[in-house]
Amino acid sequence: MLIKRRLGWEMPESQATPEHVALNRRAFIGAGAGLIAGAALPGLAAAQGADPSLDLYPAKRNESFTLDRPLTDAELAANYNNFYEFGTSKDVVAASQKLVTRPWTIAIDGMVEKPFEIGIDDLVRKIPLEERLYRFRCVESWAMAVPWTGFPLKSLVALAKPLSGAKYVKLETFLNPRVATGQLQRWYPWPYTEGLTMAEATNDLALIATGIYGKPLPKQHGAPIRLVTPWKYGFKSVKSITKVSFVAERPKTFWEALQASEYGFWANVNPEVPHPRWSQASEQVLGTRERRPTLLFNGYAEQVAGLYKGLEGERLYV
Ligand SMILES: Nc1nc2c(c(=O)[nH]1)N[C@H]1C(S)=C(S)[C@@H](COP(=O)(O)O)O[C@H]1N2
Ligand SMILES: [Mo]
Repeated sequence: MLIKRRLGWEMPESQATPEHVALNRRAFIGAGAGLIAGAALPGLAAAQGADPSLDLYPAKRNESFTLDRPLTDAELAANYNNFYEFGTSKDVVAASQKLVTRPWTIAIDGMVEKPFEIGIDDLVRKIPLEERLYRFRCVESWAMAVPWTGFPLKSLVALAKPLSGAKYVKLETFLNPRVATGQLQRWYPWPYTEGLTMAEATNDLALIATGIYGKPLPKQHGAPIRLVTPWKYGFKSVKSITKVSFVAERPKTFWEALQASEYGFWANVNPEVPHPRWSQASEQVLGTRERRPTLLFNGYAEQVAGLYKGLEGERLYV
C-alpha cells in the first residue's frame, strides 16, 4: 500500500480551496448516530483476490490524445484524492480499501430498449480498452495529467440502446454506508450522482475509466469503473459507478443538490469565470511548484466547444 508522504512541493490541504461548504452541521448532529454500530466488514481479506481483469493491462495507447505537460507521478495522484464517501480529506487511501469491487454490477436502466445489468468483467471484455493521456482539473484549482485506461462512454451508450426520448445520462455511485462511512453523514445527498447531455456523453472525449497508469483503478481513484470528462471540473468525473440511467429530464447532481450557487450541472472549465469563493484563472500542477494558466475547456475547446452552441444563456462554466 502507498504511504502518505508530505513532500516539499505538495500542496498542503489547508491551502487548497475546499470544495465543500461550511454547512450548519449542528442541525444534523445525531442524525446518523444510529447507523454507526453496524460498520463491521465481513470477509474483507477473502474478497480481495487478484483482479480478474489484470490481463487486459496495460492497454494500447491511443496516440491522438497528447499532453502539454509531463505526467503526474502515479503515487502522488494515488495519494491526493477526492472521494467524499470515504471522508472529506485528500487522504482516503486506507478508508477506501474497504470497498469490495468484485462482484460489481452496473445497472443500465431508464429510457432504453431493454434495461439490463452487466458485471464489470463482462463489460471490460465486451468493449476494447485503450489508454489515453488526459489533463484533469479539480474545481479546487489543483490539476494533474494522467494516463487513464478505459473506453469511450459512447460505446456504453451504444450498448445500452437508448430510446429517442432520452436526453441525459445519469451516473450514480454505490450506496453502502457500512463500507463508506462518509455516507453516514446525511447532510450530503447520497448517492453521488452526475449527469451529461446525450451530446456530451457521445462526444469522443467522455471516457469510462477502468484503469490508470497501466493497471486497474486503485480503490481511491474510483474502482472498478468511473467517468472522466477532462473538459469539465473534476467533480463531474463520478467514481465507482453502479447505475447508468437514460432520462428525459436533467438530473440533479450531488454538488448541485448541496450548493447550487457554487456547483452547477455544466461545470465546464473556464479561467474567466471564478468560483464564488476563489479565482479559476490559474491552476496548481500537482507534484510541482508550478502554476499554469487555466485553459478554456481545460484545453479541449477544439473537441467540445461545439457542444454548447445555442446554449449561451446557460450557466455553462459553474
Ligand atoms: N463518487 C464520487 N466521485 C467523485 C468524487 C467523490 O467524492 N465521490 N469526487 C470528485 C472530485 S471533486 C474529483 S476532483 C475527482 C477526483 O478524482 P481522483 O481522486 O481520482 O483524482 O473525483 C470526483 N468523483
Ligand atoms: Mo474536485
